[in-house]
Amino acid sequence: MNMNRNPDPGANVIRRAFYRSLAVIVTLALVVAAVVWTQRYSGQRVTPSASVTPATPVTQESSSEPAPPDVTFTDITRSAGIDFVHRSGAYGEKLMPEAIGSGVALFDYDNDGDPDLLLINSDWFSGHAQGPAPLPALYRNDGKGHFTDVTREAGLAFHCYGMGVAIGDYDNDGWTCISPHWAPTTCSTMTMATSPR
Ligand SMILES: [Ca+2]
Ligand SMILES: [Ca+2]
Repeated sequence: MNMNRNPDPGANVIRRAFYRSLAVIVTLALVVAAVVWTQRYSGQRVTPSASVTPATPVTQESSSEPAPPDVTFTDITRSAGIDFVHRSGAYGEKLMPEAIGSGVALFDYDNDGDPDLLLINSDWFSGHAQGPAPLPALYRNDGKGHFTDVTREAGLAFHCYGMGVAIGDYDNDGWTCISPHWAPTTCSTMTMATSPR
C-alpha cells in the first residue's frame, strides 16, 4: 500500500497555507528592515561636493569714543608729611570693631582756604596693648602739597577706639567743629572738639 498515491487533501491545504504565510512574513520582514535602514543611514551621507562655509567672525564696530587716558598714581604719603598708621587693635580674636574703624575728614581746620586732614585712629583692646597708645592725627595743609602734624596743639592727642567722624559748624561761629565717634566701651560719650580761633 503506497501512501503517496493517496495524499491527504487536508494536509496539502495546510502545507500551501504554511508556505504562503511564510512568504508573507519574510516579505514583511524585508520591508521593515529596508525602512529601518533608510531612516538610520540615509541622513548621514555627505556628498563630496558639499562644503561648509566658515562662520564670519563677529567684529565689534570701531567706537568713536576716545580711549581712556593713561593715568598713573604715585604714593606721595610720606613725602607729603603724612605718617599716620591706623591701629585696629587686632590680636587674633577677629572682633567686630576691627572692621568698623576708622574714619577720615577733609576740612579747613584753620580757615586759611586749604583743606586739612583729620584721620581717626582706633586703639588697643584692654589687656592687649601692642605699643604706644594710638592717636588720631590732624594734618595742616600748607597749600603747597605738604602737611604738618598739629594733633597735639589742636587738643586731639587722646586715644579712644575711633569708629568715624563727622564735621560741621555745630555752633555756627564760622569755625568747623569735629565730632569723632568712639566705640562706647572705650569712651562713654561722644567728644566734641572745635577748631582754634
Ligand atoms: Ca586749612
Ligand atoms: Ca564751629
